[in-house]
Amino acid sequence: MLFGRKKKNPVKLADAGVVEWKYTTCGYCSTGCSIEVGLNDKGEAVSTRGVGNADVNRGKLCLKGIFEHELFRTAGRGRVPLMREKHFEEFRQASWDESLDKVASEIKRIQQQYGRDAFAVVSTGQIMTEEFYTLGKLVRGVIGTNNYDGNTTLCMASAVSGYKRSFGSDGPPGCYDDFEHTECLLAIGSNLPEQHPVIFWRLRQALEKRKFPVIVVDPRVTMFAQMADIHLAIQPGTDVVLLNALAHVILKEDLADRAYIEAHTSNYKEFEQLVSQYDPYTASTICGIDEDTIRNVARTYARAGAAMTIWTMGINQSTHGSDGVVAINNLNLITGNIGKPGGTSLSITGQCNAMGTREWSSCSGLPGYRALEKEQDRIDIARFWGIDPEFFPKQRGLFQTDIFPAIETGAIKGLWLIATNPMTSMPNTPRIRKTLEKLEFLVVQDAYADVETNEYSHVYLPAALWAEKEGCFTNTERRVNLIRNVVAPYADSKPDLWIFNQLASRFAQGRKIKFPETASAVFDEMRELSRGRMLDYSGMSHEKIEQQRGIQWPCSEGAESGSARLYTEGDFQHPDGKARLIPLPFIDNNERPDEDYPFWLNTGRVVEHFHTRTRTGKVGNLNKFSPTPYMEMNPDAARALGIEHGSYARLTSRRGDAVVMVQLTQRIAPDMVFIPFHFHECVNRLTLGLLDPYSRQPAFKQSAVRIEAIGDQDAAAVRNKAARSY
Ligand SMILES: Nc1nc2c(c(=O)[nH]1)N[C@H]1C(S)=C(S)[C@@H](COP(=O)(O)OP(=O)(O)OC[C@H]3O[C@@H](n4cnc5c(=O)[nH]c(N)nc54)[C@H](O)[C@@H]3O)O[C@H]1N2
Ligand SMILES: Nc1nc2c(c(=O)[nH]1)N[C@H]1C(S)=C(S)[C@@H](COP(=O)(O)OP(=O)(O)OC[C@H]3O[C@@H](n4cnc5c(=O)[nH]c(N)nc54)[C@H](O)[C@@H]3O)O[C@H]1N2
Ligand code: SF4
Ligand SMILES: [Mo]
Repeated sequence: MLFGRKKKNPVKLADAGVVEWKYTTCGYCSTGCSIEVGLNDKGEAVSTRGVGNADVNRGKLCLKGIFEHELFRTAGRGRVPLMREKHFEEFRQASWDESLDKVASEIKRIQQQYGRDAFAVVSTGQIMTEEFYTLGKLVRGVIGTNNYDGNTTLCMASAVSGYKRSFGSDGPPGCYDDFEHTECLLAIGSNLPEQHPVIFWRLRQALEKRKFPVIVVDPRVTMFAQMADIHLAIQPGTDVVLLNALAHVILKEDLADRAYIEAHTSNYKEFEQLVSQYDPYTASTICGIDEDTIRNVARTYARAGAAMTIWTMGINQSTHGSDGVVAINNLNLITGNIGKPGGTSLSITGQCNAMGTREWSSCSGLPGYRALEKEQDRIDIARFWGIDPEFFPKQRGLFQTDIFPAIETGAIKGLWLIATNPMTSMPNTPRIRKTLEKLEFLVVQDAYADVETNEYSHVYLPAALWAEKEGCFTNTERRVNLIRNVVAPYADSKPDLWIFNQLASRFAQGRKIKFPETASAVFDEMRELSRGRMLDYSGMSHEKIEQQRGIQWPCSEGAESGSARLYTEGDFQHPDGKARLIPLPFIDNNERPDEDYPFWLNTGRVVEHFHTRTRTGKVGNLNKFSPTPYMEMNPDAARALGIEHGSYARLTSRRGDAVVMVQLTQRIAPDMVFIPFHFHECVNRLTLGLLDPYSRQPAFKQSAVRIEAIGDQDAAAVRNKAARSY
């Protein structure tokens, strides 16, 4: 018998009038879903759908992907270049020639007056790989400043540094297919269902076919923690201690893979000596996980035929971010879980092309995972570009998080920001505001003119967005996927590639080097530079990538397709061919709650919004589900302070204050609050962002705050003032 729907009409989707579908890849998170954008008979983007035969998403999309076609017409897009002489004067419209001439002449002036490195460039993880490569060629090969970095220092730097320390190279060794083979999944500091919904769906699919234990390590009871078999609510910033203790139990109880350690790792003695100090009891007093649970998890992980660890910002954004990654690699090396199906250390990356910038942007070195520190790498690239190798610095310059302090000290006078919004995304924004005001010249190149950082610029360059241009992104599992040009750039905005090429032509050295005009011609250069290396693109082309719905590197010339995993033979990139086991002593160096600032401030994301909301804040169907800055707070802690559900609270840290709406929930412990970082003039007014010593990544997730109830009228006044003050 039929119930319920019997008398109702079947669900009907409105006919959007699509006459053609075009292939692209999602431009938000690093899952890398294949998308088709539907065009109507006027050539307007009217619909989006997941690509059914794409291995990554198999027809699925999350809600950000589903509404992605609406982006092209969102409010606040930049229509034309803008210029002004002084901060805070009214902008005037300018032509592309005038604005690019100004940018080139200011770069030259600043470099002549103060030295080559006095002009800095900070980019992103959100433009195409071909654009990254071209920007790197312009910055390293033409402009020649060494103060060049990307917002990936806020995001993936700890993963990069940890992979390099353990394996001798960057590059996530695993893939999503590992869920189909693993017998134990450990997920640390990752809220997969909200931040990578389609990777999470792949995990659920695997679990439906075959049950295996899922262990989630997160101080909050996230959606992921709620579906886990074991949830470890860890003390903030102490993951390294937990991981050392897991290794301790595994070695002590003889559960390690001795043959793997012997054949493929170095430095075992030093490592064993260090972890011997982290017995489960000692560890439990620091990381807050009881001894028996530590033993249980260690045994479960080590006894599994194949076990894997995934992690995201709960590990990377910490004063022990790089050590946390190395600790995960240590765990997988001693259990023989690298490069085998279901056994891996898989960093879940962040932005759609966080991988592309690591591979090709030359931010931390030279293209194709080459290093400035290696003479042969400098010679190879200089020869390929047709310049003198002596033009390159012999060591990388400042990280993004060191570039801003160098502006404060006056060492850097000019800055070019490409697709990043530090006025909202950097820690301690009250300080960033003062820093940006000190610049003699700031150029902001962004798809949106209303991005907060643009308040401080002298020149604004309107960039084309996502499928208004063509090129590749690399996802979490090293899969290179293609974005076809679906619609023309908005108004007079231009693809970043075009902007880089135009700027190059305004420098004498830029006219000597070849700067190809099309993304596929740039791709040909990258293919040549990667031939025979670990990061091998030589068997790929734009056409082949589209046909296969993405190809995983390495893919060498002549190969049918890409490679699912790295280090399958246990050969690593250190000179001795082995992976390194690294001892990790724990030093407690965070800002911690005390009498004056009694709460931990934890920060992160929600599913509806992407970062600083330049895009998702303008898409109605996303913004309406999460329209207000809010804070997760424990009901007991709130009661003690007289704070009610749905009321406002003021938070104060040693940096500044912020007002948010209170959401009471048991998801969070009484000594902690959680605030999504998407809203301007909110959580990053409070964060400290102490830096990891290896990766220079800020500890966005650990600061201390004080909280007080605040009346509605006062709250409204504070928020209005905040809105006016940027
Ligand atoms: N919807 C949406 N999706 C996104 C993004 C977005 O803005 N919106 N951004 C993308 C980007 S660039 C990134 S980097 C990823 C980030 O993806 P995630 O890292 O999964 O997201 P976050 O919310 O930043 O942080 C994850 C978890 O870390 C936990 N955490 C905090 N401190 C600790 C700690 O000391 N130890 C442990 N183990 N965990 C801790 C937090 O409680 C939080 O639940 O998401 C990507 N996907
Ligand atoms: N408190 C706290 N702060 C954090 C984090 C946290 O967890 N907590 N997470 C950190 C992390 S992981 C990240 S990745 C950063 C992100 O920080 P940001 O990179 O500063 O944030 P986005 O909003 O992604 O900024 C990207 C900008 O690029 C623009 N854009 C998009 N596509 C294009 C394009 O094709 N061309 C050009 N030229 N512009 C384009 C967008 O309009 C937007 O203004 O935030 C960090 N900040
Ligand atoms: S999971 Fe990530 S890549 Fe896939 S549709 Fe959602 S935002 Fe886009
Ligand atoms: Mo990120």
